[in-house]
Amino acid sequence: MTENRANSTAPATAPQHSVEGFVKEFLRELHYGQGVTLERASVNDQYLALARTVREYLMARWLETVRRQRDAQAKSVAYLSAEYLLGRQLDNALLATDLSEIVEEGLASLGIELGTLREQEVEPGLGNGGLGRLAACFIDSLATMSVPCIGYGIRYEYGIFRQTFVDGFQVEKADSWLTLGAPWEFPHPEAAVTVHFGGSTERYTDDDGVERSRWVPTWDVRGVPYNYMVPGYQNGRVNTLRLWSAQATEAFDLAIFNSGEYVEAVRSQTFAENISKVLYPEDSTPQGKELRLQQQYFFVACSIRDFVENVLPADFDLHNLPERIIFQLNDTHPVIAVPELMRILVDEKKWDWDEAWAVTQKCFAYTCHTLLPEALEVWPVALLGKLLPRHLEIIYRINDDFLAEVAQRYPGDELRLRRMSIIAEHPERSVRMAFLATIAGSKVNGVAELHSQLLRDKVLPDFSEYWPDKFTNVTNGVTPRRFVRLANPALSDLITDAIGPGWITDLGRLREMEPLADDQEFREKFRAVKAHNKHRLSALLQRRDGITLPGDAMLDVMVKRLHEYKRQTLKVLHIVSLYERIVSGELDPTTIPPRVFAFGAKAAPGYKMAKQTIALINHVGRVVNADPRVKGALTVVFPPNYNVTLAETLIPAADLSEQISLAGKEASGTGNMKFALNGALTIGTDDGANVEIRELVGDENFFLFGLVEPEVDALVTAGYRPAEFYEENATLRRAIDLIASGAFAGGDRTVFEPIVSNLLHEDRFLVLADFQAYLDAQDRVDEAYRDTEAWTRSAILNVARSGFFSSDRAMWDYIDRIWHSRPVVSR
Ligand code: CR6
Repeated sequence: MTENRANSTAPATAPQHSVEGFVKEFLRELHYGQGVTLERASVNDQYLALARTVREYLMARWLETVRRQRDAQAKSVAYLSAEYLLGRQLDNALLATDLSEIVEEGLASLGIELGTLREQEVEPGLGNGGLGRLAACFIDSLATMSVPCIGYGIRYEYGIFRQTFVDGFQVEKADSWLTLGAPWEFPHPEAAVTVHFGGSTERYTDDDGVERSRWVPTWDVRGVPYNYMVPGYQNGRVNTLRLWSAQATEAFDLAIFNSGEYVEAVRSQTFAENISKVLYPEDSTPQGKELRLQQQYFFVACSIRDFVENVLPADFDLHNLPERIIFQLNDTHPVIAVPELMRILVDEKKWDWDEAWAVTQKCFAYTCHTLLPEALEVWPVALLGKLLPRHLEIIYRINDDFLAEVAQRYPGDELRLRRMSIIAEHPERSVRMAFLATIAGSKVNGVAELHSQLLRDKVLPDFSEYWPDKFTNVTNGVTPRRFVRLANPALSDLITDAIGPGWITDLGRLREMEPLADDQEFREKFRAVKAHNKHRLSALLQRRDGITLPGDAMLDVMVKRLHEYKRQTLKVLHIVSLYERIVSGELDPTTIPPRVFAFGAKAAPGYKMAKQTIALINHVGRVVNADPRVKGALTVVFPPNYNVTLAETLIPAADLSEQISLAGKEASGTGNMKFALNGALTIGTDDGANVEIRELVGDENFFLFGLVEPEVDALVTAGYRPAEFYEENATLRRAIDLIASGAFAGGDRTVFEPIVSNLLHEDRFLVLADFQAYLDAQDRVDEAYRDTEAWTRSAILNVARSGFFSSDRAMWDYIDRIWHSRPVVSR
């Protein structure tokens, strides 16, 4: 018996790290896992068997990590995020286990090409854009740094939609990423937890004669955890990502089954399962929909329950919770976790309110990811009260206590109380989730220096005055494993040849490359890498979309969600203006470097202006690409369905990175970092992390343009009239007139009229005000590009000086400034 138990806790041993070891295991998976012979195996069979084989190499490390963590009783990070934009898993797992070569050789010996199996994987698109991808980078870094972390989130059955174009207009298709099998997940139905909703609250007197509140909910769902491995980079550590899937509870079903209402029972099951059915495809805008609030509460309630009951030892004293956990709130989406923890401590554990609040405050920290006032999440009191009545009561109590404190510090300052109240009264009574997060969180951080400053000064000024020390900055970062080592093998080899492989886990070491910017031979090699990456992209686009790229041209890339504040329209105006000037004979196309303008962008399905802009880009592209007068000089490409997988080939090929949001609107950006790290130069505004990129790479290696935030502020306050810019700038006028003329819509003036009239009469994001500055900066780009050696030198310096933007560094900053957790292996 004892022996048995000893055996069962011993970690599994991994298959042999050799070609033979791999082949044996792979065939075993094919035969016994997939139930097919090699001869009859489809590509999907082969892919699934391969994924499962690679997984086996990680398994022993995973079990060992979990065991070590239990024993060490170290503080963990619970990253609470409604989104994880993971990207494909296979390559990352091969890199983490250092199996790529073995697998390639092993498969080849069976007549299988690794590349073909790679392409078979459908990436889990469980996020919208930057925020979700950031979460994925962070958990990668924590695993690589051996920091105990559990990522908690939702296992959406459908992730971000698959974008197609019909006549240039976006048409959304369902993303059924699970259809062909999900080899990377481990469902644990036996560990499901129940989550309640609805009903009312009641007062009662407990056994000790204390008056208390309790929740009497009316319906519930079950959360089934699905575990995913988060392997560190060749360090023997595998953390866990736990995503929750909603299921109907049996109690719910049975009652109806017993009453003979079979169809009704199945319907209610569907109702419950709707909760994790689909990711809301909105980026940077809250949805305010009941289902969305259900999703939020569902996953945080499951996660807290899981941590308290399954991760912590059974006899754990929750008074010590802050020593074992920090719940990092990735934006306001998981903030309902705050009243949930209070409810558990006060209602279930019967603690005093103050005692519970003291512990709760130490367990949370909040990251804000926006500056747009309309993007700050609020929930109508009526809706919250209907779905989570007890939580609403708790929020009221938190608010009352907080406002009483404020009133003490600022006697008689009624206005301040109204400004700082968690409850907004207009336009409808609602709960301001960012305020709740700020009041509850031990720290509040923005995601770039400028953003954190504006967060303090403009978004939460009363709070930063009240708690100056609560506010801090952690500039975002990206994982060098996925976005350099995997995405850009040619550059990685070049760097490793020059400075050794240490940069992969210590990206600051890229600095050692700086002197090589002056080495002619190195520059030639660097250019060869770029050329190679362009060929790779060209082949991919041909295969994927039938798009042909011209041979030798500057690759100018703007990839990110379609949003007015990001100003894809400014980019379009630049292209249209060049086109108009060439066609009208003003500009000789042979005098400018040939350019390919590449776009990638999804628009939220309900965001009309964004969808129009997509159509405009496609229509401009169609006209420009077909016009012999600009042939060779200007090419526009817009491959549909930009996602992590496409980014991995597109970014390494880019020469120029477009980061042109209106100053003061982009919280950070992370694409900007990926481009710089892959040797593209940035044309950008003084916004988000662009500011820090420019400071690090140097002004001379960055094309800065546009109004700065205080100027934007002043212009808007003075009353911005875009039409004046149109009247005064002939180049701008001609570009806009060309769009208005219907030239890109087969002569139909109505198609893009909304865009034109918005630009002329509203232009919230000051496209026209920045137009001339942007064109001037583009002229500087052309000029710089003509000097090939100087351009390459700048590109190398961009790589060498961007090591700061590793998500490893970001994680160290969170540890130092926010979490104070001690990694199992120290720095
Ligand atoms: N849309 C910001 O807009 C930032 C990421 C990650 C965003 C972007 O500038 O880089 O978060 N914000 O911090 C939100 O999603 C609310 C984003 O991805």
